[in-house]
Amino acid sequence: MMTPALLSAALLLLLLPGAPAENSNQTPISIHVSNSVTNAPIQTYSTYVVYRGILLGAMRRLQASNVGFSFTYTEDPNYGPFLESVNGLAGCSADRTYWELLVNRANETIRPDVGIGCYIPCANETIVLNFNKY
Ligand code: B12
Ligand SMILES: *[C@@H]1O[C@H](CO)[C@@H](O)[C@H](O)[C@H]1NC(C)=O
Ligand SMILES: *[C@@H]1O[C@H](CO)[C@@H](O)[C@H](O)[C@H]1NC(C)=O
Repeated sequence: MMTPALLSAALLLLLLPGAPAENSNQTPISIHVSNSVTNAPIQTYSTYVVYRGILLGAMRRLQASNVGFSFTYTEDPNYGPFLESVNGLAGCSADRTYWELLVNRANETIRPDVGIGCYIPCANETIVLNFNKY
């Protein structure tokens, strides 16, 4: 029979290793919202993806956390989610505007060749959602 003190000690040992494991499944990223058409100030957000998680998952989590980030997307039959609007501003084919996906890592900026449903961010990357013209 365990004393209550021993029981709590045993429980603590069981629980302690579990806590960091949950955090280690969070890959931190930043999301910046910028606008090459109006040069409006950049808005910055911090969020995370789970291990090998897609950008869309991080964007949904960020939207649900009510920090002022919102987005909508349409479903393309071939390529999946197409980012349509961010923070209330939508791309418009008549104006030839769209939300461009860029990524800043260490010392370079890349323009991924996949969309928000396929891109898998790496730790500490800055994802740039940039309103732009084509
Ligand atoms: C033109 C074009 C665009 C235009 C489309 C607008 C327009 N009205 O023309 C614009 C500039 C908006 C665009 C944007 C992007 N594009 Co694009 N685009 C093309 C391109 C060159 C031709 C598409 C086309 O007109 N097809 C003919 C029409 C008749 O068919 P459609 O099915 O109606 O075409 C639509 C879809 O292709 C859709 N679309 C275009 N790009 C993308 C990207 C994604 C992720 C989705 C879901 C849909 C989508 O828009 C077209 C018009 O409505 C193709 C390459 C190719 N040769 O096919 C790349 C292509 C489809 N795009 C691609 C990519 C990666 C992007 C971006 C993610 C680039 C970026 N890093 O920002 C962004 C989308 C970001 C977002 N908002 O979600 C990739 C998709 C690969 C993949 N598996 O995800 C392709 C294949 C090029 C490549 N790099 O390999 N694109
Ligand atoms: C970025 O850094 C890597 C390694 O640190 C280097 O190989 C690469 O050339 C650098 N790229 C640029 C654009 O400076
Ligand atoms: C990301 O940043 C954190 C905190 O600065 C650091 O501990 C970690 O090593 C970085 N990871 C990568 C892959 O750069």
